[in-house]
Amino acid sequence: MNYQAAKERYAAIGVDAEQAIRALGEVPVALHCWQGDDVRGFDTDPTKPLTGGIQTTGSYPGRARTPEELMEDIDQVLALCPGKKKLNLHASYAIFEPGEWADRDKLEPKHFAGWVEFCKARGLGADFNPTFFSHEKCDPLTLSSPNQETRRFWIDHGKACIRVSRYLAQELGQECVMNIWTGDGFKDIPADRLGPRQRYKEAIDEILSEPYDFNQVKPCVESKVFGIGVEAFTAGSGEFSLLYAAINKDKCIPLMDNGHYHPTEVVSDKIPALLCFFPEIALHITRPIRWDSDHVVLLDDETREICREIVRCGGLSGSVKIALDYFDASVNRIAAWTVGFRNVEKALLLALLTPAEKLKAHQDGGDFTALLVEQEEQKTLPFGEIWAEYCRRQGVPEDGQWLEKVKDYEKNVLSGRK
Ligand code: RNT
Ligand code: ZN
Repeated sequence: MNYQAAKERYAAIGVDAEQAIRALGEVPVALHCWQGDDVRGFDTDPTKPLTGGIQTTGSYPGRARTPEELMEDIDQVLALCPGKKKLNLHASYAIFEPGEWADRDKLEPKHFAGWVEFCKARGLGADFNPTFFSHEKCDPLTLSSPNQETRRFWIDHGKACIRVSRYLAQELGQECVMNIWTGDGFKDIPADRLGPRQRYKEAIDEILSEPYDFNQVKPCVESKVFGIGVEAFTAGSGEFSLLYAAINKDKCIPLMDNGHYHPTEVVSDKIPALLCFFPEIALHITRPIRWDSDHVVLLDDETREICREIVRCGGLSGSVKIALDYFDASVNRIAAWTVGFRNVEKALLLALLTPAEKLKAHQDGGDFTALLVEQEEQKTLPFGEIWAEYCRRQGVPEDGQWLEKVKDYEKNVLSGRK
Protein backbone atom coordinates (compact mmCIF):
# COMPACT_ATOMS: atom_id res chain seq x y z
CA MET A 1 0.00 0.00 0.00
CA ASN A 2 1.23 3.51 -0.73
CA TYR A 3 0.56 6.85 0.92
CA GLN A 4 -2.39 7.75 -1.34
CA ALA A 5 -4.20 4.52 -0.59
CA ALA A 6 -3.48 4.82 3.13
CA LYS A 7 -4.74 8.39 3.14
CA GLU A 8 -8.01 7.19 1.63
CA ARG A 9 -8.41 4.55 4.31
CA TYR A 10 -8.15 7.29 6.93
CA ALA A 11 -10.48 9.59 4.97
CA ALA A 12 -13.07 6.80 5.12
CA ILE A 13 -13.19 7.12 8.91
CA GLY A 14 -13.28 10.89 8.72
CA VAL A 15 -9.59 11.61 9.32
CA ASP A 16 -7.57 14.01 7.18
CA ALA A 17 -4.04 12.59 7.04
CA GLU A 18 -2.67 15.72 5.37
CA GLN A 19 -3.92 17.81 8.22
CA ALA A 20 -2.40 15.39 10.76
CA ILE A 21 0.99 15.55 9.05
CA ARG A 22 0.89 19.33 8.96
CA ALA A 23 -0.17 19.65 12.57
CA LEU A 24 2.52 17.30 13.87
CA GLY A 25 5.27 19.25 12.13
CA GLU A 26 4.39 22.27 14.28
CA VAL A 27 4.54 20.63 17.70
CA PRO A 28 7.68 21.37 19.71
CA VAL A 29 9.11 18.36 21.54
CA ALA A 30 12.07 18.96 23.84
CA LEU A 31 15.02 16.67 23.21
CA HIS A 32 16.94 16.10 26.44
CA CYS A 33 20.69 16.63 26.13
CA TRP A 34 21.44 14.10 28.89
CA GLN A 35 20.91 10.85 26.96
CA GLY A 36 24.24 11.51 25.22
CA ASP A 37 26.49 11.40 28.26
CA ASP A 38 24.62 9.42 30.94
CA VAL A 39 23.48 12.60 32.78
CA ARG A 40 27.08 13.58 33.64
CA GLY A 41 27.34 17.16 32.42
CA PHE A 42 30.64 19.03 32.30
CA ASP A 43 30.95 20.70 35.67
CA THR A 44 31.88 17.85 37.99
CA ASP A 45 34.29 14.94 38.11
CA PRO A 46 32.90 12.27 35.74
CA THR A 47 34.29 9.45 37.88
CA LYS A 48 32.09 10.40 40.86
CA PRO A 49 28.74 8.60 41.13
CA LEU A 50 25.44 10.19 40.12
CA THR A 51 23.28 11.06 43.12
CA GLY A 52 19.71 12.09 43.88
CA GLY A 53 18.17 8.74 42.96
CA ILE A 54 19.17 8.98 39.31
CA GLN A 55 21.10 6.05 37.88
CA THR A 56 22.31 5.06 34.48
CA THR A 57 23.29 1.48 33.92
CA GLY A 58 25.43 0.05 31.19
CA SER A 59 28.79 1.03 29.77
CA TYR A 60 28.25 1.02 26.03
CA PRO A 61 31.24 2.75 24.45
CA GLY A 62 30.98 6.25 22.99
CA ARG A 63 29.69 8.48 25.78
CA ALA A 64 30.06 12.16 24.89
CA ARG A 65 32.68 13.72 27.19
CA THR A 66 32.85 17.31 25.99
CA PRO A 67 30.42 19.94 24.71
CA GLU A 68 31.81 19.40 21.21
CA GLU A 69 31.18 15.67 21.33
CA LEU A 70 27.71 16.11 22.75
CA MET A 71 26.80 18.69 20.12
CA GLU A 72 28.11 16.44 17.38
CA ASP A 73 25.93 13.63 18.72
CA ILE A 74 22.85 15.83 19.06
CA ASP A 75 23.28 16.79 15.42
CA GLN A 76 23.09 13.12 14.49
CA VAL A 77 19.85 12.73 16.42
CA LEU A 78 18.33 15.89 14.96
CA ALA A 79 19.03 14.62 11.47
CA LEU A 80 17.26 11.34 12.19
CA CYS A 81 14.16 12.67 13.93
CA PRO A 82 11.22 14.35 12.23
CA GLY A 83 9.29 17.24 13.74
CA LYS A 84 9.94 20.46 15.55
CA LYS A 85 12.47 20.23 18.37
CA LYS A 86 13.63 22.21 21.33
CA LEU A 87 16.83 21.40 23.18
CA ASN A 88 16.46 20.59 26.88
CA LEU A 89 19.57 21.54 28.86
CA HIS A 90 20.67 21.02 32.44
CA ALA A 91 22.74 23.54 34.39
CA SER A 92 25.50 20.95 34.69
CA TYR A 93 26.06 21.34 30.94
CA ALA A 94 27.53 24.83 31.36
CA ILE A 95 30.38 25.49 28.96
CA PHE A 96 33.48 27.08 30.46
CA GLU A 97 36.42 28.81 28.82
CA PRO A 98 39.70 26.91 29.16
CA GLY A 99 40.84 27.19 32.78
CA GLU A 100 37.52 28.71 33.87
CA TRP A 101 35.01 27.07 36.19
CA ALA A 102 32.01 28.39 38.12
CA ASP A 103 30.12 26.58 40.82
CA ARG A 104 26.40 26.12 40.35
CA ASP A 105 25.42 29.09 42.51
CA LYS A 106 27.58 31.34 40.34
CA LEU A 107 26.44 30.26 36.89
CA GLU A 108 25.82 33.05 34.42
CA PRO A 109 24.10 33.30 31.06
CA LYS A 110 27.49 33.49 29.36
CA HIS A 111 28.15 29.88 30.36
CA PHE A 112 25.35 28.90 28.00
CA ALA A 113 26.34 31.14 25.09
CA GLY A 114 27.72 28.11 23.27
CA TRP A 115 24.36 26.40 23.51
CA VAL A 116 22.55 29.53 22.33
CA GLU A 117 24.79 29.62 19.31
CA PHE A 118 24.12 25.93 18.70
CA CYS A 119 20.35 26.42 18.97
CA LYS A 120 20.28 29.54 16.83
CA ALA A 121 22.15 27.85 14.02
CA ARG A 122 19.54 25.08 14.04
CA GLY A 123 16.42 27.13 14.70
CA LEU A 124 15.82 25.46 18.06
CA GLY A 125 14.27 26.83 21.23
CA ALA A 126 15.67 25.70 24.58
CA ASP A 127 14.33 24.47 27.90
CA PHE A 128 16.40 24.46 31.06
CA ASN A 129 16.86 22.64 34.37
CA PRO A 130 18.74 23.61 37.49
CA THR A 131 20.86 20.60 38.51
CA PHE A 132 20.19 19.76 42.16
CA PHE A 133 22.06 16.44 42.14
CA SER A 134 25.46 14.82 41.55
CA HIS A 135 27.34 17.59 43.37
CA GLU A 136 29.32 17.79 46.62
CA LYS A 137 26.95 20.38 48.08
CA CYS A 138 24.15 17.78 48.25
CA ASP A 139 24.33 17.01 51.98
CA PRO A 140 22.53 14.82 50.67
CA LEU A 141 19.55 17.21 50.74
CA THR A 142 19.49 20.43 48.74
CA LEU A 143 16.53 22.83 48.91
CA SER A 144 15.06 21.01 51.90
CA SER A 145 18.29 20.69 53.88
CA PRO A 146 18.22 21.75 57.55
CA ASN A 147 21.64 23.28 56.93
CA GLN A 148 21.20 26.96 56.16
CA GLU A 149 24.40 27.16 54.13
CA THR A 150 23.42 24.21 51.93
CA ARG A 151 20.01 25.70 51.31
CA ARG A 152 21.52 29.08 50.48
CA PHE A 153 23.80 27.49 47.89
CA TRP A 154 20.99 25.66 46.16
CA ILE A 155 18.57 28.58 46.29
CA ASP A 156 21.24 30.72 44.67
CA HIS A 157 21.64 28.01 42.07
CA GLY A 158 17.90 28.12 41.35
CA LYS A 159 17.98 31.89 41.00
CA ALA A 160 20.99 31.75 38.70
CA CYS A 161 19.02 29.27 36.59
CA ILE A 162 16.07 31.65 36.31
CA ARG A 163 18.49 34.22 34.91
CA VAL A 164 19.88 31.67 32.47
CA SER A 165 16.34 30.68 31.42
CA ARG A 166 15.46 34.31 30.84
CA TYR A 167 18.53 34.64 28.65
CA LEU A 168 17.68 31.49 26.66
CA ALA A 169 14.10 32.69 26.09
CA GLN A 170 15.22 36.13 24.99
CA GLU A 171 18.01 34.96 22.72
CA LEU A 172 16.00 32.23 21.06
CA GLY A 173 12.65 34.03 20.96
CA GLN A 174 10.74 31.10 22.45
CA GLU A 175 9.49 30.37 25.94
CA CYS A 176 11.89 28.46 28.17
CA VAL A 177 10.41 25.79 30.42
CA MET A 178 12.57 25.64 33.57
CA ASN A 179 12.02 22.51 35.59
CA ILE A 180 12.73 22.28 39.30
CA TRP A 181 13.36 18.73 40.44
CA THR A 182 15.38 17.62 43.43
CA GLY A 183 16.09 14.11 44.65
CA ASP A 184 15.69 15.29 48.25
CA GLY A 185 14.56 12.40 50.37
CA PHE A 186 15.52 9.68 52.82
CA LYS A 187 16.48 6.05 52.50
CA ASP A 188 14.76 5.14 55.73
CA ILE A 189 11.83 6.27 57.82
CA PRO A 190 12.32 9.91 58.78
CA ALA A 191 11.39 11.45 62.14
CA ASP A 192 10.23 14.66 60.51
CA ARG A 193 8.42 14.88 57.22
CA LEU A 194 6.98 18.34 57.66
CA GLY A 195 10.23 20.25 58.25
CA PRO A 196 11.91 19.25 54.96
CA ARG A 197 8.75 20.04 53.03
CA GLN A 198 8.33 23.44 54.65
CA ARG A 199 11.94 24.27 53.88
CA TYR A 200 11.50 23.00 50.33
CA LYS A 201 8.43 25.19 49.88
CA GLU A 202 10.16 28.30 51.19
CA ALA A 203 13.20 27.61 49.05
CA ILE A 204 11.12 27.38 45.87
CA ASP A 205 9.35 30.60 46.89
CA GLU A 206 12.70 32.28 47.12
CA ILE A 207 13.92 30.95 43.78
CA LEU A 208 10.75 32.17 42.09
CA SER A 209 11.20 35.61 43.64
CA GLU A 210 13.96 36.14 41.09
CA PRO A 211 12.26 38.31 38.45
CA TYR A 212 11.06 36.79 35.18
CA ASP A 213 8.29 37.25 32.66
CA PHE A 214 5.94 34.27 33.04
CA ASN A 215 5.22 34.42 29.30
CA GLN A 216 8.89 33.76 28.62
CA VAL A 217 10.08 31.61 31.48
CA LYS A 218 7.87 28.76 32.66
CA PRO A 219 9.18 27.37 35.92
CA CYS A 220 7.81 23.89 36.73
CA VAL A 221 7.84 21.70 39.80
CA GLU A 222 8.34 17.99 39.09
CA SER A 223 7.11 15.50 41.66
CA LYS A 224 8.43 12.02 42.40
CA VAL A 225 7.30 9.10 44.50
CA PHE A 226 10.73 7.66 45.39
CA GLY A 227 14.22 7.05 44.04
CA ILE A 228 17.05 4.59 44.55
CA GLY A 229 18.61 5.48 47.90
CA VAL A 230 15.61 7.63 48.84
CA GLU A 231 13.01 4.91 49.12
CA ALA A 232 11.22 5.97 52.30
CA PHE A 233 10.53 9.65 51.79
CA THR A 234 10.59 12.22 48.99
CA ALA A 235 10.22 15.89 49.87
CA GLY A 236 8.78 16.81 46.45
CA SER A 237 6.00 14.23 46.54
CA GLY A 238 2.94 14.23 44.29
CA GLU A 239 0.71 16.23 46.60
CA PHE A 240 3.47 18.64 47.54
CA SER A 241 4.38 19.52 43.97
CA LEU A 242 0.87 19.66 42.60
CA LEU A 243 -0.33 21.86 45.44
CA TYR A 244 2.69 24.09 45.14
CA ALA A 245 1.89 24.64 41.48
CA ALA A 246 -1.82 25.12 42.16
CA ILE A 247 -1.26 27.77 44.79
CA ASN A 248 1.38 29.53 42.70
CA LYS A 249 -0.42 29.30 39.39
CA ASP A 250 0.62 32.79 38.39
CA LYS A 251 4.30 31.85 38.47
CA CYS A 252 4.81 28.15 37.88
CA ILE A 253 3.27 25.02 36.38
CA PRO A 254 3.18 21.36 37.40
CA LEU A 255 5.36 18.80 35.64
CA MET A 256 4.49 15.11 35.52
CA ASP A 257 7.11 12.49 34.69
CA ASN A 258 5.43 9.16 33.99
CA GLY A 259 8.21 7.33 35.83
CA HIS A 260 7.34 9.08 39.08
CA TYR A 261 4.14 7.40 40.20
CA HIS A 262 3.07 4.11 41.67
CA PRO A 263 3.18 1.44 38.95
CA THR A 264 -0.59 1.25 38.38
CA GLU A 265 -1.10 5.00 38.22
CA VAL A 266 -1.06 6.46 34.72
CA VAL A 267 -0.12 9.97 33.64
CA SER A 268 -2.45 9.72 30.64
CA ASP A 269 -5.38 9.88 33.05
CA LYS A 270 -3.82 12.70 35.05
CA ILE A 271 -3.44 15.00 32.02
CA PRO A 272 -7.15 15.88 31.69
CA ALA A 273 -7.48 15.98 35.47
CA LEU A 274 -4.82 18.65 35.73
CA LEU A 275 -6.07 20.54 32.69
CA CYS A 276 -9.35 21.17 34.53
CA PHE A 277 -7.36 23.40 36.86
CA PHE A 278 -4.19 24.50 35.10
CA PRO A 279 -4.02 26.39 31.80
CA GLU A 280 -0.60 24.86 31.23
CA ILE A 281 1.15 21.68 32.32
CA ALA A 282 4.47 20.04 31.46
CA LEU A 283 5.42 16.41 30.86
CA HIS A 284 8.51 14.25 30.94
CA ILE A 285 7.86 11.25 28.77
CA THR A 286 9.88 8.24 29.86
CA ARG A 287 9.48 4.48 30.40
CA PRO A 288 9.65 3.14 33.91
CA ILE A 289 10.20 -0.58 34.39
CA ARG A 290 9.29 -1.40 38.00
CA TRP A 291 10.82 1.89 39.15
CA ASP A 292 11.89 5.19 37.59
CA SER A 293 14.35 3.31 35.43
CA ASP A 294 14.21 5.80 32.54
CA HIS A 295 14.27 3.15 29.84
CA VAL A 296 14.00 4.30 26.24
CA VAL A 297 10.45 5.33 25.32
CA LEU A 298 8.58 2.70 23.30
CA LEU A 299 5.50 2.98 21.14
CA ASP A 300 3.64 1.21 23.92
CA ASP A 301 0.10 1.56 25.21
CA GLU A 302 0.82 4.25 27.77
CA THR A 303 2.94 6.41 25.45
CA ARG A 304 0.09 6.20 22.94
CA GLU A 305 -2.51 7.03 25.56
CA ILE A 306 -0.49 9.99 26.87
CA CYS A 307 -0.26 11.37 23.35
CA ARG A 308 -3.94 10.73 22.71
CA GLU A 309 -4.79 12.78 25.79
CA ILE A 310 -2.41 15.56 24.80
CA VAL A 311 -4.08 15.78 21.39
CA ARG A 312 -7.70 15.49 22.42
CA CYS A 313 -7.30 17.89 25.34
CA GLY A 314 -6.00 20.51 22.90
CA GLY A 315 -2.49 20.27 24.30
CA LEU A 316 -0.83 20.81 20.94
CA SER A 317 -1.74 24.49 21.08
CA GLY A 318 0.99 24.91 23.72
CA SER A 319 -0.88 24.12 26.92
CA VAL A 320 1.04 20.85 27.29
CA LYS A 321 4.83 21.22 27.19
CA ILE A 322 6.26 17.97 25.88
CA ALA A 323 9.74 16.84 26.89
CA LEU A 324 11.60 13.53 26.93
CA ASP A 325 13.47 12.09 29.88
CA TYR A 326 15.27 8.77 29.50
CA PHE A 327 18.88 7.64 29.56
CA ASP A 328 20.15 4.26 28.61
CA ALA A 329 23.89 3.56 28.66
CA SER A 330 23.59 -0.10 27.66
CA VAL A 331 23.00 0.42 23.94
CA ASN A 332 24.20 2.88 21.32
CA ARG A 333 23.13 6.21 22.81
CA ILE A 334 22.33 7.87 19.48
CA ALA A 335 20.03 4.98 18.58
CA ALA A 336 18.39 5.08 22.02
CA TRP A 337 17.82 8.83 21.77
CA THR A 338 16.48 8.57 18.21
CA VAL A 339 14.15 5.64 18.64
CA GLY A 340 12.59 7.22 21.74
CA PHE A 341 12.05 10.55 20.02
CA ARG A 342 10.63 8.90 16.92
CA ASN A 343 8.30 6.87 19.12
CA VAL A 344 6.86 10.00 20.71
CA GLU A 345 6.36 11.48 17.23
CA LYS A 346 4.68 8.24 16.14
CA ALA A 347 2.38 8.27 19.14
CA LEU A 348 1.43 11.89 18.45
CA LEU A 349 0.77 11.09 14.80
CA LEU A 350 -1.37 8.12 15.77
CA ALA A 351 -3.35 10.40 18.05
CA LEU A 352 -3.80 12.97 15.30
CA LEU A 353 -5.06 10.20 13.01
CA THR A 354 -7.86 9.34 15.42
CA PRO A 355 -11.42 10.54 14.68
CA ALA A 356 -11.63 12.06 18.14
CA GLU A 357 -14.93 13.91 17.69
CA LYS A 358 -16.67 10.85 16.32
CA LEU A 359 -15.50 8.65 19.17
CA LYS A 360 -16.48 11.26 21.71
CA ALA A 361 -19.94 11.40 20.17
CA HIS A 362 -20.24 7.64 20.68
CA GLN A 363 -19.33 8.08 24.33
CA ASP A 364 -21.67 11.00 24.91
CA GLY A 365 -24.44 9.23 23.01
CA GLY A 366 -24.01 6.12 25.13
CA ASP A 367 -22.99 3.95 22.18
CA PHE A 368 -20.23 2.08 23.94
CA THR A 369 -20.51 -0.80 21.49
CA ALA A 370 -19.47 1.38 18.55
CA LEU A 371 -16.80 3.01 20.71
CA LEU A 372 -15.27 -0.37 21.55
CA VAL A 373 -15.41 -1.78 18.03
CA GLU A 374 -14.17 1.32 16.22
CA GLN A 375 -11.31 1.98 18.63
CA GLU A 376 -10.13 -1.59 18.19
CA GLU A 377 -10.44 -1.59 14.41
CA GLN A 378 -8.51 1.64 14.09
CA LYS A 379 -5.49 -0.16 15.46
CA THR A 380 -4.89 -1.95 12.16
CA LEU A 381 -5.23 1.01 9.82
CA PRO A 382 -2.13 1.54 7.61
CA PHE A 383 -0.39 3.95 9.96
CA GLY A 384 3.10 3.03 8.72
CA GLU A 385 2.41 4.59 5.32
CA ILE A 386 1.40 7.92 6.83
CA TRP A 387 4.43 7.83 9.12
CA ALA A 388 6.73 7.13 6.18
CA GLU A 389 5.23 10.06 4.28
CA TYR A 390 5.70 12.32 7.30
CA CYS A 391 9.37 11.30 7.52
CA ARG A 392 9.88 11.96 3.80
CA ARG A 393 8.33 15.40 4.04
CA GLN A 394 10.43 16.20 7.08
CA GLY A 395 13.55 15.13 5.21
CA VAL A 396 14.51 12.39 7.64
CA PRO A 397 15.00 8.65 7.03
CA GLU A 398 12.04 6.30 7.13
CA ASP A 399 12.01 3.30 9.46
CA GLY A 400 14.54 0.78 8.29
CA GLN A 401 16.80 3.46 6.84
CA TRP A 402 18.54 5.05 9.80
CA LEU A 403 20.14 2.39 11.95
CA GLU A 404 22.87 1.86 9.39
CA LYS A 405 23.73 5.54 9.61
CA VAL A 406 24.05 5.26 13.39
CA LYS A 407 26.28 2.22 13.00
CA ASP A 408 28.52 4.13 10.58
CA TYR A 409 28.76 6.99 13.05
CA GLU A 410 29.62 4.52 15.77
CA LYS A 411 32.38 3.06 13.64
CA ASN A 412 33.76 6.40 12.47
CA VAL A 413 33.29 8.60 15.53
CA LEU A 414 32.03 6.96 18.72
CA SER A 415 34.49 4.08 18.69
CA GLY A 416 37.36 6.60 18.83
CA ARG A 417 36.21 7.86 22.25
CA LYS A 418 38.29 5.76 24.59
C1 RNT B 1 14.62 12.41 37.92
C2 RNT B 1 13.76 13.35 37.16
C3 RNT B 1 14.49 14.45 36.42
C4 RNT B 1 15.76 13.98 35.76
C5 RNT B 1 16.38 14.96 34.82
C6 RNT B 1 17.76 14.60 34.44
O1 RNT B 1 13.94 11.36 38.44
O2 RNT B 1 12.96 12.65 36.27
O3 RNT B 1 13.64 15.05 35.54
O4 RNT B 1 15.61 12.77 35.10
O5 RNT B 1 16.28 16.22 35.33
ZN1 ZN C 1 11.87 13.74 34.79
